[in-house]
Amino acid sequence: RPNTLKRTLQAGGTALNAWLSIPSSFSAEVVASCGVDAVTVDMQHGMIDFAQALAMFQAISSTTAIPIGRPVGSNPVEIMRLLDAGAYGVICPQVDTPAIAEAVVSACRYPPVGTRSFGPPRGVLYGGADYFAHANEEILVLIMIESRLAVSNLDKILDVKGIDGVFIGPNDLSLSYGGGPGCDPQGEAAEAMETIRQKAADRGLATGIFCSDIDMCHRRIEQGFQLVNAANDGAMLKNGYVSQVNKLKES
Ligand code: 3PY
Ligand code: MG
Repeated sequence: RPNTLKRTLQAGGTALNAWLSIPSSFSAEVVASCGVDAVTVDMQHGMIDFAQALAMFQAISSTTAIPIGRPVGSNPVEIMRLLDAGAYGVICPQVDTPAIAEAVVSACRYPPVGTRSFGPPRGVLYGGADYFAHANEEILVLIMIESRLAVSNLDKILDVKGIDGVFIGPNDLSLSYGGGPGCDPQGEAAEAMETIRQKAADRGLATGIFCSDIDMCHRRIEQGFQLVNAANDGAMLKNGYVSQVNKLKES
């Protein structure tokens, strides 16, 4: 099965991602069927365990959205399990050094390129019987740059062979530059975000960033970012309910 998200990003296009924190295959199915290009199951900050992620990947697979996993960390064993469960890409958090980036790539690629262990039960169901022949090319590997340390190692990290792109975590990046959490840091952290985007794009790598709403998605796309999302399912649910409840109270 072609990874349409990866093709779009490689061709320089933009894509809308959805971000899931709610441990429910039903809400995953609802979100994935809304016309987004990709859906990310967030194991790091979402309330989701592996069995729930499996069911969520199954739900996402009933749509055309490409299933992505964000592991808790950049632990190769966890990355391999998400891929075996049918994630067609990963967004790995806190990739602060070239060594971590190398470990991430290696976990996503079968030998001789990497060290991914073989046994992809849902990989085959989702990707097709020829999964093994194409997995190394189809699986999307995005590494998160979200700290001052990662920025100081930026050139060496971006030169790691096999990464497909970078994904910025603006909250963590802001914290590491001494600011508060938020998707729209100013000053040094904002300058770092543009440096990351520019250096990645210069190397032909895909660029993505976490956004807090659709207006910010537009702004980031204008800045040149390719993969954006408007907050996550929990925030969307809350915003939807708050606006309806407030309307009712006002009427
Ligand atoms: C961040 O902003 O740090 C993220 O990881 C987004 O979830
Ligand atoms: Mg983060």
